[in-house]
Amino acid sequence: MRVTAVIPTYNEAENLPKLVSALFALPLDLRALVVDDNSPDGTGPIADELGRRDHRMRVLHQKQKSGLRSAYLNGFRLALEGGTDSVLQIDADFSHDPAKVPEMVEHLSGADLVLGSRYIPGGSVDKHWPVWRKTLSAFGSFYARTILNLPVRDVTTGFRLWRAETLRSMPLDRVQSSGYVFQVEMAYLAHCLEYQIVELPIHFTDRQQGKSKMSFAIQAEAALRVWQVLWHYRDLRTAGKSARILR
Ligand SMILES: Nc1nc2c(ncn2[C@@H]2O[C@H](COP(=O)(O)OP(=O)(O)OP(=O)(O)O)[C@@H](O)[C@H]2O)c(=O)[nH]1
Ligand SMILES: [Mg+2]
Repeated sequence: MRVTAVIPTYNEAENLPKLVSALFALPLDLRALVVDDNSPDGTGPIADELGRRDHRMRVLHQKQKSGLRSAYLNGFRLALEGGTDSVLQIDADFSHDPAKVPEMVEHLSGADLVLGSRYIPGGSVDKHWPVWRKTLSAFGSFYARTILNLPVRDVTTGFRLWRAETLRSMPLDRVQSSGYVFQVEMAYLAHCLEYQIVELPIHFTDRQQGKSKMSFAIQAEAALRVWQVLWHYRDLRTAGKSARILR
């Protein structure tokens, strides 16, 4: 199984080299594609240097900060063109443990999309997360899955493994959300298209290096966007399949 990790970066100069070496140390046929939005901290040139040292690594440079939608959709396109069997989404800030990836790969044999899930038995979030953030994240997931009738416990997780065929067959040009509702929208679209989604418990660690970009305003905007997602795919709404929860 060939895996291409698409890693969006914005100011991850300290984290990226460590993450990439952790990924390349895994017993997997793995390549990395970094999508950097001209990070002011110089993540882009650092990524280029990593690419010169290891041919498994590629970098896509975008002119300016354009959000997750642009980073991921352009990254997915390149990854699929390059030929791969699966596409991994992973944050650059070590919130997602690279050691979990082989298990995700194993579970992809029985699914179209594997989600690293914080909100199923065995899953957890960093105990250092402030209470407001824990509450909002858990409530946000509950809110989105209730409105969308989406049988997924962790709808905003950014730790995901897609079967390449699944991504190829999705109408990605319809995807509109660019903040972290992008993750909700992609999961909802996959569900509407009746793809099999599996949730695997993960522990989510708060970012170790760099500044958090999360704010109350971002979450409030996301809450409104969920309704837009519901309306946008009204033509696709079906019974869908239930997500399987792995323990
Ligand atoms: N290319 C690109 N990457 C981004 C952008 N915004 C965030 N990222 C990256 O996407 C991943 C997830 O973003 P984070 O900033 O960690 O989001 P978060 O985990 O919700 O919030 P914090 O970790 O608290 O800041 C990280 O690897 C970021 O560097 C963007 O506009 N463009
Ligand atoms: Mg983060």
